[in-house]
Amino acid sequence: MCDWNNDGLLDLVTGERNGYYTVFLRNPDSTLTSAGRIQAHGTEITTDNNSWPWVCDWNLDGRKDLLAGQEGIYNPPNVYVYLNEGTDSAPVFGDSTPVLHGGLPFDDYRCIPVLIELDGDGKRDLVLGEWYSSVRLYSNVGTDSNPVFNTYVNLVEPDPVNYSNGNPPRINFTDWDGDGDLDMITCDYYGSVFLRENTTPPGTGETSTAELRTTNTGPCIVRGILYLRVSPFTIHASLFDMTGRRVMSLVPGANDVSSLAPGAYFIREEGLGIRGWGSGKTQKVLKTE
Ligand SMILES: [Ca+2]
Ligand SMILES: [Ca+2]
Ligand SMILES: [Ca+2]
Ligand SMILES: [Ca+2]
Repeated sequence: MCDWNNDGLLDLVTGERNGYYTVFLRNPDSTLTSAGRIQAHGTEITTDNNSWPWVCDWNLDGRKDLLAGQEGIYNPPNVYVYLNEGTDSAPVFGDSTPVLHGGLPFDDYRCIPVLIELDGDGKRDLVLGEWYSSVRLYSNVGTDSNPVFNTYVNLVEPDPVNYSNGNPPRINFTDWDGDGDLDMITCDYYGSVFLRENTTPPGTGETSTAELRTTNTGPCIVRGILYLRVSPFTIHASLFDMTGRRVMSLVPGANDVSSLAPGAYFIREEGLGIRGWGSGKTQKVLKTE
């Protein structure tokens, strides 16, 4: 999920058995409307089956890009990126570029790439799922805007015999247990869903990840701008005053609240009702000037 058209409502981008990518835009009543398949050079993108989209700003130019994974039996490389040549709210794609590891493209079967900061150094890393259940972490040894990947560690070991580890994994992350670190949720071909709680001991990379997340993701108001980073499960967010009166709708990113009186406010994010969120999440924010 992502806010594809930047209207403040989370949209759905699907990967598909037949290799297409389709955008479903969310309506204010939370229903979804298909906006059609994603195109490159004006033609629908189709991969070599079992496509996987990860929408992110790969090169940090302020415009969302498409990180794509595919099955790739006959047509590797299987992880590549389309850089957005349009705007952030109306993406346009042309050529794609293979993502490399150790200088080589990925040819693993049925790749599921996720770009996310996971090792605590502040630069987004590549998490890769592949056919035999394994989930790998390629730490970014380049920069956040120009990632470079070499070696990996297995977050989930391959299971080529029993296929009981979640084969092949389709991956997402959220702080499921609310302890400040990211836990992993995967689903598989056989219809199982796996929750793997982050058990990295304190004092290793996870600690700095947690501190970074706390520092960077909490809501604050600076010079009249409320910067909001929302959960992937948030559908919409609003700002309320201390009396419970709804003041305004909020969008992910910058919100101009300069006209509001100083004081305490509450941000309420309406989510999908997953554990730990209930029907919504409320956070306090102070406006000091
Ligand atoms: Ca949207
Ligand atoms: Ca970009
Ligand atoms: Ca990193
Ligand atoms: Ca957690």
